[in-house]
Amino acid sequence: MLARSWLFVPGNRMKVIEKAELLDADVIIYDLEDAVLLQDKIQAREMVIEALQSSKKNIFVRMNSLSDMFGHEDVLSLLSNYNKSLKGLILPKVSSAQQIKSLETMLITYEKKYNIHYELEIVPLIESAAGVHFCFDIASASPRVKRLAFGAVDYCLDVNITPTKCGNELLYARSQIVNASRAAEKLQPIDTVYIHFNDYEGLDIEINTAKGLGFGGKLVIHPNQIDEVNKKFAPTEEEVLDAKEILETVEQDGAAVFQLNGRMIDEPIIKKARITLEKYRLIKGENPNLTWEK
Ligand code: 1VU
Repeated sequence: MLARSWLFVPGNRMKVIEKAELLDADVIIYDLEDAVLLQDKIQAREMVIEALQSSKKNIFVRMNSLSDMFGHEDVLSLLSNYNKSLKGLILPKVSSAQQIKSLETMLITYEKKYNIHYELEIVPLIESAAGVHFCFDIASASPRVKRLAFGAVDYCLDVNITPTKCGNELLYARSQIVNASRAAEKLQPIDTVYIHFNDYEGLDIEINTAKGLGFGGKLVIHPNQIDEVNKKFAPTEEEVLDAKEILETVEQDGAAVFQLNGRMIDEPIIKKARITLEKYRLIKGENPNLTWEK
C-alpha cells in the first residue's frame, strides 16, 4: 500500500468526506477523536460508517481512546458494519503496549463474531513523552502494528515545547520513533501534521527533516499539502536513475563490492537501490515484490 500522505478528515463533515474521495491522498483518515465535539461523536460515527460503504480509498479511522466512553463503541460499530475500504484504526495518545493489546483483543473478537476475513491494522499515534519513551514496546505489542505515527501537537503540549519552524525541538522524539520502528522490524513511521496549511516553505522544511530522519510519509490536514508530500516521499528521478545504474552494474559485474563513478557500492547500497526501485514501481501502479514490507 502506498503510504506517503495520510489526510485527516473530520468524521462529522460529509461534504469534506466526499471531497477527500476526489483527492490524491494515499490514505484517508476519518477522524472521530479531536476533530469532533463531544455532542457530535455519535452522529460522526454514523456518518463515517455510511461513508465507508461507498469509499474506493484506503481508509483508516482515528477512533476515540478505549479509556473514554466512545472508544469501545467505535470499534464495535465499525466492525459490525464492516466494509472492505476500512484498512485499519488509528489509536490516539498511545503510551503503553497494553493499550495496543486491549485493542487487538477487541479486534480479534469482533472480526471472528462478524466473520471478517481481514486483519485490521492498528496505527499507534505517539503523542506524549511516555509514548515516545515506550515506542519500541508499543510497536512490538502486536503484528497488527505495521507502523507508528507521530502526533507532535499533543507531544509539544505534554513536554512543554513551543514548536519552531526548524523543528530542532522534535529531533529526539522523531529519531526515537524511527529507531524503535526499525528495531521492532516495522515499516517506516508517519510524521506529524503541519498545521500551517498555506505555508509551503514550512511544509517543505518539515518534509525534508522527516524524510531525512527516516519517516516514510506524513499526516496532512488540508488538500494543499497532499501533492508536495506525495512528491517528496517518492524517490526522486536522480535516485531512480542511480538505483537502476547500480542494479545494472551488479548484474553485469557480479562482485560483492565495486566502484561506480568513484563511489564504493556494496550490499546495503544495493539493497537500498532495490527498495528505491520497488517504491518507484509501486507509485507507477506496477506490482513490485515489496521486500521492505516483509
Ligand atoms: O472549495 P471547497 O469548499 O469545495 O472545499 C474546501 C474544503 O472543504 C476542502 N478541505 C478538505 N477536503 C478534504 N479533506 C480535508 N481535510 C480538507 N480541508 C479542507 O478544501 C477546500 C478549501 O478549504 P479551505 O482552505 O477553505 O479550508 P477550510 O476552512 O474549509 O478548512 C480548514 C480546516 C483546517 C478546518 C480543514 O482543512 C480541516 O478540517 N482539516 C482536518 C482537520 C482535522 O481533522 N484535524 C484533526 C487531526 S490533526 C491531529 O490531531 C494531529 C495528530
